[in-house]
Amino acid sequence: MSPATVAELSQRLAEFSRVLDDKGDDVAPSLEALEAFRVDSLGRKGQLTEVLKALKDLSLEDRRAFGPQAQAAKARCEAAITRCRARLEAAVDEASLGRIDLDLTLPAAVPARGCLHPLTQTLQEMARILGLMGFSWAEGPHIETERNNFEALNIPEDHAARDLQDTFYLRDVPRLLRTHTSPVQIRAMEGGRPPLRVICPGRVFRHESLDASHSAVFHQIEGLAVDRGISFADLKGTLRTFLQRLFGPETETRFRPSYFPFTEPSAEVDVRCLVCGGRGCPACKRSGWIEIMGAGMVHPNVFRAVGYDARQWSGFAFGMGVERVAMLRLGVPDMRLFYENDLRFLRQFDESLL
Ligand code: 2U9
Repeated sequence: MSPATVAELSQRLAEFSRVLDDKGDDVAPSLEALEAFRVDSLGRKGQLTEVLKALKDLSLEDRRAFGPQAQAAKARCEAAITRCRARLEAAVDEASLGRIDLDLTLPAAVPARGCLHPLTQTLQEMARILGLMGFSWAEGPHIETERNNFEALNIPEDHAARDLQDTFYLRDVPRLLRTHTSPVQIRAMEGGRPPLRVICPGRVFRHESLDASHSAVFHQIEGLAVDRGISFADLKGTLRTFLQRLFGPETETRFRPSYFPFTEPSAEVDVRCLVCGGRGCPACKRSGWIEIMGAGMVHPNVFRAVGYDARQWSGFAFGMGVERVAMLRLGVPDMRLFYENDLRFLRQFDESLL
């Protein structure tokens, strides 16, 4: 093929430029058409590429005269393609945004987030305080033996607490649902050696109907300290400090004599009414005091049951209901609210919002 003359090349270039002029900014109506146009003009065998390739066969003089025109046409063509591509891509984005109806100016949706249940928060706070006082956390099974739940705790066969009305017995096996967390302390004593300081938080089960202050399933924290020479004064000091840390440093406490089979002597512990400050109100039944826990010195029969020498070791124990503490601390009037899982109730105790 004879080399193209400057005149021929000039004509081809002029034709191409006219096409480009006609198109203006509208080089192609779609990204596919634009790509076809790019291949047709700047591809390996494209019209402009062929013109540029032919430059090498021109004389130096012609090349100098014609070369810059050809290069300028190439640059113009590339720029037109780039502009057109940007426009077409933007249109594609806009069309897809329109389809999914997205408004990027809207504030982002706040992701749904949970928080700890108020009973868990209360239990953790009680355990945290007792942990700082040297008690370590112990857990045990919900299904227990009569021996761990009753016998080892000096609760005799004919005791009211064993009554079918209070205890859930399993059908085909000699087992029951623990009625308190005390069997965990029995296990701790049998599994270890004194000195011992444990708290046993957990779920307990009693055959009771549900009302504002009772539930068949509720939560306790019990504690046990065993060492040489532990006295009732240690019990009083420990519980007074614990209750002041839990309810505030001004909290007054009162110990009243009581009876539990597993402790001797035994006491019930009251705090000055948190609602009325002691003046008397419906919450404290006008007495100015609210009962919060039970406690006492570990009964020698309990030590005997786990093989501890009651002449060498003494100890104190205490127990309280987590629901009761949570109701007082959080001002909740009805225990059932804790079990209904109504988010409008639970969200009030989202610590991150308090
Ligand atoms: C061992 C020895 C002694 C645990 C104790 C109480 C007193 C008590 C109640 C409070 C409210 C249970 O949730 S409640 O109904 N508990 O009054 N509990 S002394 O005494 C023990 C435990 C384990 C080995």
